[in-house]
This record gives sequence, C-alpha cells and structure tokens, in this order.
Amino acid sequence: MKLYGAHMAANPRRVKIYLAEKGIGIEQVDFKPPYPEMKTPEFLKMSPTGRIPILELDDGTCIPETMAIIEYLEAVYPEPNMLGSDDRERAWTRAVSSMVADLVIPWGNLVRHRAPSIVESYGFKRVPEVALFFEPIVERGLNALEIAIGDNPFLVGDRPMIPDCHAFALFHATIDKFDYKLPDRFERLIAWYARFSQRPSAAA
Ligand SMILES: N[C@@H](CCC(=O)N[C@@H](CS)C(=O)NCC(=O)O)C(=O)O
Repeated sequence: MKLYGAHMAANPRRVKIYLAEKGIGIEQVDFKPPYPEMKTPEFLKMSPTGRIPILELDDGTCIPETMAIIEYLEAVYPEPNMLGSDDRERAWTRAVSSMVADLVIPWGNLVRHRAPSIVESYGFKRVPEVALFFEPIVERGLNALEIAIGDNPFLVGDRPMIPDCHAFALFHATIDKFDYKLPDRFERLIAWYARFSQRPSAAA
C-alpha cells in the first residue's frame, strides 16, 4: 500500500496522524504545492477530484477521500480500534467526525477573511464581512465539540479515535497556520488540543 499526500496539508495529515496512532507503517509519497502532477489525466484516474490523500493498494486500486481511506484501513487493521467497538460507539464516533467535518468550510473562510491571508496572494479581495458571517457558525461548531468531549481526555472517550485525528489536523491548520486563538470559553477543547499536541502522532 502507498499513501499519496503532502506535508502538513490538513486532509492527508488526518490519515498520517491516524497511521501514526495505529502504528501502521506504509510507503508515503508527498507532493508539494501547487501540485502540478495532481492535475494530469493519469492522476485524475486515481483521484477524480485531483486531490490528496489517495491510498493505492498493492493491486493498483486507488481509494480517494480521507474518510473512505481511514475506514478502509480500519477494516484491514482493526486493532487498536479507532472507529468504535460496537454499533453505538461507531455511531457516536461518526457523529463527532461529522461535527468536525462541518467546521472545515466555515473555519477556513473565517481565518482566510479575518486577517491578511492566502486570499490576497491569489489576487482576490479579502472580505472581512465574510469572517463576521462565519464566526458564529464556527463558534457554534466548536461549542458542539466542547459539549461532545465532556470530561473525556479524547473527543469520543478515553482513547484516541478517528475524530481526534481529523480535529487535530484541522485545529493545527487554523490555530498555528492562521494564528487563530480558540476563545477562552472552550476550556475543554483548549486542554484537548494541548494534550494531543504532545502525542508523537502530532508530528506526523
Ligand atoms: N474531500 C477530500 C478533500 C481533500 C482535499 O481538499 N485535499 C487538499 C489538501 S488538504 C488538496 O488536495 N488540495 C490541492 C488541490 O485542491 O489542488 C477529502 O476528504 O479527502
């Protein structure tokens, strides 16, 4: 198996953190922005969106899309379990994953339009009102995770699960790359982020 990704790109990083947490070592190929090789017809056969990550199986089959890759790997490498050990736990894990996924677009727009950012370097106008529009949506999503984590050390319970990998990649991308400060009232998420940052997988 081979993982096509990129260093520190949020979606491939979800898989990289997951692989590190699982202790799975597979060959990894990292592309570099602006990713010219990912727009070729050959690449689009591997990933119709022209995006990474992609998991290439030994028979040449390619699986695009982060969640599909992670769920495939979870089926092939069931231990340590990171999706849930019964129907209820799997349902809750998927629910929390979905809450994290719902933050991606609003949070991306908030940080890109709030302060000078990549938007301008692409030659577009930054619109601060867009940030104002998305701010309450992001805070509502963060509040959902603040409630979901409860008193648990990880987002879904007492062990690292798939949503932790997803959320850490997203939080790191916005907090560190865009200098976003989590509002103080999200105490549990702030503590979770500090704890997860100490895990070896956070360096993946
Ligand atoms: N829905 C996809 C999104 C993948 C994605 O947005 N990948 C980004 C890197 S984080 C990418 O390939 N960007 C390069 C491009 O769009 O050209 C997933 O969940 O894997």
